[in-house]
Amino acid sequence: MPNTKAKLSFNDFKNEVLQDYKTVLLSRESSLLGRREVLMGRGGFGIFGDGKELPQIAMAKVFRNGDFRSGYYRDQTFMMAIGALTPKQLFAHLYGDTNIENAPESAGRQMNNHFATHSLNEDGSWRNLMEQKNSSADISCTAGQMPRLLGLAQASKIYRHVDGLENFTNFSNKGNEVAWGTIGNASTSEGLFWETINAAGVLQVPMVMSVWDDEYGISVHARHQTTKESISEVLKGFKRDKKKAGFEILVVKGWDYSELIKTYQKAEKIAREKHIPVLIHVTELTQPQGHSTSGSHERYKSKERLQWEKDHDCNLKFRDWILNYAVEIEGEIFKFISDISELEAIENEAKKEVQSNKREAWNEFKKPIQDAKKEILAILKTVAEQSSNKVFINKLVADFSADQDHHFKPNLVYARKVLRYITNEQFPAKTTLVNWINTYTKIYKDKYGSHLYSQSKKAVLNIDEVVPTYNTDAKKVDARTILRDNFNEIFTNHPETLIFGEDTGYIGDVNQGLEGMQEKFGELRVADTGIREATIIGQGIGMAMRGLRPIAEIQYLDYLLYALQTISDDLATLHYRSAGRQKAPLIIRTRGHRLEGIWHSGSPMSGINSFLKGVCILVPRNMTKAAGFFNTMLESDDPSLIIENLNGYRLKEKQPNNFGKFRTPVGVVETLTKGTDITLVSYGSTLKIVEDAAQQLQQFDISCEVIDIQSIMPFDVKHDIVKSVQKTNRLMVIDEDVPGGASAYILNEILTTQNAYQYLDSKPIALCSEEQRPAYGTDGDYFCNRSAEDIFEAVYQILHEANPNKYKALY
Ligand SMILES: Cc1ncc(C[n+]2csc(CCOP(=O)(O)OP(=O)(O)O)c2C)c(N)n1
Ligand SMILES: [Mg+2]
Repeated sequence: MPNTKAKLSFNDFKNEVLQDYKTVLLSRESSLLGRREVLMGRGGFGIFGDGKELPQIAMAKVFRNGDFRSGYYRDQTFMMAIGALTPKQLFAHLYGDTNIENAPESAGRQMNNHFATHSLNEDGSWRNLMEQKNSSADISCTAGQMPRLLGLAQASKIYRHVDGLENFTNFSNKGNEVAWGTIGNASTSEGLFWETINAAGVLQVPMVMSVWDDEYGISVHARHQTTKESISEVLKGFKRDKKKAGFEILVVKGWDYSELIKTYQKAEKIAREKHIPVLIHVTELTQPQGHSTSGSHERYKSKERLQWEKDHDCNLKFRDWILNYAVEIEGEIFKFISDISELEAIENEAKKEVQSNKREAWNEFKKPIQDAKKEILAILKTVAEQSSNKVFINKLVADFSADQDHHFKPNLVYARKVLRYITNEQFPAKTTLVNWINTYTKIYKDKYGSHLYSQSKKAVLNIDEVVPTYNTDAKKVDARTILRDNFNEIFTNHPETLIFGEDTGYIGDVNQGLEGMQEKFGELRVADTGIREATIIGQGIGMAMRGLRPIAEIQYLDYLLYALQTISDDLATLHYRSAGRQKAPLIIRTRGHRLEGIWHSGSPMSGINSFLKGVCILVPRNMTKAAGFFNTMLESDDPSLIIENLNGYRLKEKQPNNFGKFRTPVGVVETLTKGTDITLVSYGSTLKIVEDAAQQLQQFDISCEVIDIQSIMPFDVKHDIVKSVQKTNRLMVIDEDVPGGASAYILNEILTTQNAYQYLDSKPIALCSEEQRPAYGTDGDYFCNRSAEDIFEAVYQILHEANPNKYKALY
């Protein structure tokens, strides 16, 4: 009797191999057709994963539920292999379909091949991440996926070792999940790659980093990118040995199916079981169609290279391997196929499948747009009949009917043009037209604009204020202890919270706001990090995406610039670019303003404010307010930046008795001093100077209303500032940012959004720092920033202009 067990297992193996072959074919066919679609004008831009198919099959085999991918635009084969992408979805994405059912990764917001799975339900609540294979939402910036990858991997370490997280079973099974990174060879030249690799080696987290090496980054060859033209060669110093922890580094050819599978199995075991990071350098990959639809690689690759790529195409190599494979079982020879026609049948099937997928995706993308076109054409024709400008309107209708543009845009372009011809007329079809324009504008603005911030019940504006309460004999204490005692409460009550940064752990931060916390809560929850701001933020993003509540500390506000790219490109866009299906409710803690020196007194708020749309920007004036912001943000699922005042830690504040509970409301201003002559608006530590100036002005019979913004983003949602201006009719914004910076934003909010311009009797003033960065020392501050004297004189000048008899000229 033949060994049926061996035969059966051979059969299983054969089916798996042929299924893999089908997957690489589906992927390749999608790339080939995808490029043609773009060249035919059906997509704005196309970038595909051809030439990188085979290693992604191997990676998918060891990728388990609960795992996370953080990768880039070449990974379509992987996404197909884990069941998270169909060719139809790939085409829907390419066309820019805004229906999230058709294009689940971003509902038309991202360029094609930027992948994502859904971590959240439609209402913003978490899904069970352990019942699915997860892909964090891609970004276009080369190596931008790296910092987040570190955090995704670190979450497993936290779940494995921190007590109290046993119930977080929707996110982890004892930290057994691996974070899988992918990157192109050329992108390893970026600093973010090196910073992440070093940090992962230090932290020893379960990360498997694959480098897809095709020797090029667009047109630029490896000799311009990488020392020794080999990333595994130059990373050798990171390799672990018997004495020291480090990386496992593996090298494998990208067209060798069986070696790829062995390599990925090995990597998985090391990372999953031992939490040792692994780098897999996948060499000898190709780009059959060149980099993207923007150009052809014949321009920069030699004939020899192009021929070499043809000979080493991983799909063709795989085909050869299948054809030649033979194994002997009990004297019998077993092959995957008996005749080449079997492979050709699979190939034809794949071609047909992709063709029909493409057709369906195109039809489904077009249908709602064409339906709308029919609807609006009919309305416009009726309008033409009823209008005295029939001739002009009919001409537009004819142009519109003939217009072949397949986008939604022409529907509104023609509708809005027609409206201009009937301003003097009134008839029923006009109302229909106006309603149609309004309805569809709203629908599409929402399709492209929703979910910049959370829309769930945990959105920050839904979190109610809780005021700090005080014992009757409450003492005044060093303000830093208010933060510390509040953190103590947070860490005690929320096992999912953790904080990390430079000097954050052992000494309890440079200003002692975390004094004693590491001793009490352990080195994993109150942790020191290397000096590497971008990956500190990446740790926070990745861990927040896996259900933890990290607080990432950036030692000084000025050094946020090192992390600005990661915060701006990744954190701030995450919820938006995934159309509300991924979130990272990270809290970034930092301190800034007025310490006297170019890099320690800076207040680069305008850059921060512009780059961080999608993140709440909070500027508490004291530590009680700051502590309250931490408590608020922990209730919310919006990400935030909380900027403490560097010079406020040793000032005295009254000690509250409800630590961990009081919550500072976000988006709400506070009036500190009531007044009638002018409204002074400021924030953070500058307020102390403004209040001082206001008191001095009072002595000269000028009554100032002082308002603390508290929250730059969102800004004064109740429009309280305009109410003040309505009363005082004068406005000054005092800011330590440069001219045209945050103050320009604040003025815009007050004057145009809140319409305060109509109540002004004097020119609105923005009193800012000088244009250069503030110089060192007390005098540097005095001459670069605004002093109480500057504010006094600027306010006095306004009142002098209004009433020169009462307020005689100072100079
Ligand atoms: C920060 C940044 N710089 C430049 C680009 C433009 N760009 C897109 S892909 C690419 C080349 C990437 O090459 P590689 O990492 O080898 O990946 P491959 O496309 O070859 O797979 C460049 C320069 C970008 N997207 N982001
Ligand atoms: Mg490359």
